[in-house]
Amino acid sequence: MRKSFLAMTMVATLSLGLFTGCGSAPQEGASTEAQEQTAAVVVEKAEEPVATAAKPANEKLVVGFAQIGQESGWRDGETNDIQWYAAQHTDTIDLVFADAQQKQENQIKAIRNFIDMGVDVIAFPPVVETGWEAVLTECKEAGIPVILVDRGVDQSCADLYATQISSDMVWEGQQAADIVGDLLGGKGKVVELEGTVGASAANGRKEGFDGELKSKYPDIEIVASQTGDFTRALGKEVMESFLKSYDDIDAVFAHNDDMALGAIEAIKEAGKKPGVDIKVVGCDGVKGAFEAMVAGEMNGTVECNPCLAGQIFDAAAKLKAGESVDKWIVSNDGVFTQKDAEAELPNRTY
Ligand code: GYE
Repeated sequence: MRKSFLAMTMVATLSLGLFTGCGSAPQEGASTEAQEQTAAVVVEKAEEPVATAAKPANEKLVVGFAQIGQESGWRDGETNDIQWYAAQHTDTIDLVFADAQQKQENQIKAIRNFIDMGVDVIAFPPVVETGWEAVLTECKEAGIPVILVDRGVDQSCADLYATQISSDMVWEGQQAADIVGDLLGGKGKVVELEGTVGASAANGRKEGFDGELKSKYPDIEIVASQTGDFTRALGKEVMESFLKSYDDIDAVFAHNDDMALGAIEAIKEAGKKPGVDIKVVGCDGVKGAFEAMVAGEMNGTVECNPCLAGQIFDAAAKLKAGESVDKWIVSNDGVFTQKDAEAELPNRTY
């Protein structure tokens, strides 16, 4: 396990046909194929050493990216975008990509390998907010700027990274609460499926959702809130247990669309109509959520842009050149409900 994880791969060596970035038309099944392709190369390179001694300045922009893993369709969309973008710019960019298989310790090992390799910039989505002080200090001491992607770290590390490129998670939670508030006419019982425990994406969405309901919709009660770890399978499982404990649930808010899609399955298996008997609202804006809205089984989603590659590599180039970048580069996201779904579906790229 350790060996295959530690092997990282230059994306330029992959067959490029399988990747599709956010700039290109959506491609059925592309993400799975891309993941398989990446996995195949990782295994193939497992025996090779990955660390080299201090190197002269890199000619190309060398970026090490320590991805969390493959927990959601959104995450696959982000991975595909980054790999696709790097593949379009092989003359100027080398991407070293690691998949941490959902583990913080693997992300930390990957970052340490990037430091040993002498990459120009390190980028990663911190799986949880805490526990980054030591490795971020090592990046700083090595003079390698760090870009946080799609999730943040706690305030104590504010001086240890160059920029964060992400959506505003609190805002997303607030938007979801407003959709739920409208759907329920300001009154009812809600259950909440939380993302990964300790992840800024879960903490922010919960803060925004719970806070907005409390202040604007005092007659809506959150009767249960539990993690589904951002996966469809756990989203389904937790929703099943909510349905067994409460027979009067009016709506479910899931911190991502994958969990919302899992909840939809659980609601159907319990003999109720998702989108009608129990309203379903998610976050991310993945294609599957739009399909569920068109089918009348989901009521809304708050977009979270995973198409960050252009911004990541632009910021990395500036940081390599010693230029400064904004501390937080915030995405502009949309809010979608059933009435928008059909028109918007063909535009979804992830
Ligand atoms: O919403 C979820 C994912 O960090 C914003 O992580 C990201 C979240 C995204 O796996 O689907």
